[in-house]
Amino acid sequence: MRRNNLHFIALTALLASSQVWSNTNIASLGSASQSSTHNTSTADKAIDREYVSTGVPSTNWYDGTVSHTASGDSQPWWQLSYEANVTPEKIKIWNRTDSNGRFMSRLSDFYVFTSRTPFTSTNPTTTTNQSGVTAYFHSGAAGEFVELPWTEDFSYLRIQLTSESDPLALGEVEIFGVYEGPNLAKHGTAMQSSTWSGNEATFGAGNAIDNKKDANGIPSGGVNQKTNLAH
Ligand SMILES: [Ca+2]
Repeated sequence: MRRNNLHFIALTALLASSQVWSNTNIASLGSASQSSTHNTSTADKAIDREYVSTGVPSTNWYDGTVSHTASGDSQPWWQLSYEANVTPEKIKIWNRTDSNGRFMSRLSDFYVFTSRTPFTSTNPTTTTNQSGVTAYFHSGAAGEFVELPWTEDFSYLRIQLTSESDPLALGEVEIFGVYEGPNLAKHGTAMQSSTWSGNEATFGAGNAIDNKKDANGIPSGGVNQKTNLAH
C-alpha cells in the first residue's frame, strides 16, 4: 500500500464526527434555558433524566425533577440549544402531574418551535414567521405527555405557552434522534510527512482539520486537503 493511502485512512478516521446514534434520548446533550425560574426549578430539570421506571420520568415537582418558570411571566418559554445539528425522530414532552394533577391544565395551548438558527424573538407570532422556523401549535391540554413525530433538523427547540399568566412546568423533554455532535478533529494536532512546495499556509497538515465550511456546509478545506493528499 502506498504511503498516501495510509495517510488517507488515518485522516478518515481522524475526521469522523462524533455522532450519537439513537433511538435514544439525546435531549441532555443540549443546554436548557427558560424565560424565568421559580425557586430552584431550573430549566435543566426538564432534561435531568430522572426516571421512576423504564421510560417514565419523574413528573412530581416536589421531587425536584421538574422545570418551572416564575409566576407573572407572560407567555413563558423553555428552550434547548445544541452546538450542532439534531436529526430528530420524535419529541416527547412530559407535563407536571403532582398534586392530583391540579396543575396539569397549565400545559395547554402551547407552541413547539425548532430552528437551525437562533430564535430572534420571544413573541410567538414573530417566531412562527421567522425564516427557517418549524412551528407546531398544540391546541388544548397536553395531558400527562405529548408525543410529536418531528423530522425537521434543528439546533434550537423552544416550548412556549400562549397564556399570559400561567407558569410553564415540564417534567421532562425527550428528543429521540441523532445528534451530529461537534467535529472534534480540530482539537487535535495534525502532522504529515512533508508539505507540498513547503507551503504551510495552503497545504499544511492543519488544513485537513480546520473545520472550514462553505455556505452549504461542505468543507471548504476539502479541496486543499485532497490536493494535499494527492501530492
Ligand atoms: Ca425531569
